[in-house]
Amino acid sequence: MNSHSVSPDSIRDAFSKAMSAMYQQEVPQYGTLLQIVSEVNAHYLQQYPDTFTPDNPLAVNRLEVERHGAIRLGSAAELATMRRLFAVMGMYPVSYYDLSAAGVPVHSTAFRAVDEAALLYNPFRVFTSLLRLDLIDDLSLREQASQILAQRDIFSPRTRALIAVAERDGGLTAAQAEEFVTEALKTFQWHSDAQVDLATYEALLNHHRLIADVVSFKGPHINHLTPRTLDIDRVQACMPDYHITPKEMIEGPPRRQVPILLRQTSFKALSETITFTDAAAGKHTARFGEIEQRGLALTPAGRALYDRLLQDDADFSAFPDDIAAIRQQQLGYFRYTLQPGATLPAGATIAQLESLIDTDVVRVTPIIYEDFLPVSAAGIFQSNLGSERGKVSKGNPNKQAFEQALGCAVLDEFTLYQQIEDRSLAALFAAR
Ligand code: OOG
Ligand code: NI
Repeated sequence: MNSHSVSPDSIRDAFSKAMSAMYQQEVPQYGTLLQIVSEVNAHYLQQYPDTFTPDNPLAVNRLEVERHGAIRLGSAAELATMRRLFAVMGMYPVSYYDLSAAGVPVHSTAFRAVDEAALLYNPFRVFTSLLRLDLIDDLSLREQASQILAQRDIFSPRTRALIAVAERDGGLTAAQAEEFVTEALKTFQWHSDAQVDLATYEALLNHHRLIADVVSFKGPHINHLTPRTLDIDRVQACMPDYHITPKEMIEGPPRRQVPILLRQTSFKALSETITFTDAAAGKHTARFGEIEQRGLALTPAGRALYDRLLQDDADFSAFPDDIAAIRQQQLGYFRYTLQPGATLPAGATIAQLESLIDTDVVRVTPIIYEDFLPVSAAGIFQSNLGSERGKVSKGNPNKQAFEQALGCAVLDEFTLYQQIEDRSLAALFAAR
């Protein structure tokens, strides 16, 4: 990084705030949702002032800025450049999500910050899907879609140039970063003028709503932006008071003492007027609102238990709901720090961890889940695309093809959580 570079974290922070401002202009209900979430969170923190531990005051800050968005891309080349764009902001692809099993012809990753300090600064993430043309059964439509996609360039020349500068110089200067934020944001903007005629749009739509959404437009408009709440049931209950109709069910695990993974709910996509290349007018529904509540990150064993309970439609009572039991069964990841005012006895080692926890010397806090859930994501897609399945093949996951398009392997989420846990233990026992 050259000496004049600004940190990728600050670029990500500026970008996520600029995107939030843009989406508030584009989708006013999003602004209303932010207001509800902020009120509910303030109320919750009043009721439960210990939610964020005093050794982690930045976590409250983080909550204020925390958002995730989602985009859908049309080609491997778009995904590869998007990877480079997000890298400028310190965002890297984590996990592979196959949505084809649920009848949605995409596979996805989440671009996000990975290390703890960066997450605390601003955990902005973007769920990024790539359309799978291989799942369109109609070969002539598949060919037509890929030709239309080959003709568009979703990045401005200046965005491409600034990505190259960041790669060459190992970062951007403050002035370049400011310009990068403005230019890169254009890629995510809404275009009410389509790049196809009405007949083509309808042919694509008939095949699958998602194909029309990706192929008909000049760029991958951000389709929702999601604030994080500490009490999703309360926000869900408040939404009708503000004339917002949520989807019927909250996706993910039920309400619990120790929240795990991710719970999400959304309101339906807006019906927006668009103009086609033959000057015909029409309506398109793509952009919606969503909120989420995040809980404990689960280990592979915890995740397997969650997936099994979800599949069996069980009541989740088999998943322990107190921190001690979850730790004992190694179902989740935790951060270990000294209790405020406590000191580690001389010579204490990790072998005494359990007794140090029992005697209130060491504090255990859940590590928050930073990723997504494929079943929930499919539910969110479907509630907005309509429940019709469309004429696409069910398909199998194809992580290899996705990574080839991306230009690198996706990171493994479990490894990242394990690192955070391990580092907290290393810091604790090194701090004497
Ligand atoms: C992405 C839906 C997935 C989530 O929060 O699970 C998602 C999309 O509709 O493009 O954002
Ligand atoms: Ni989402």
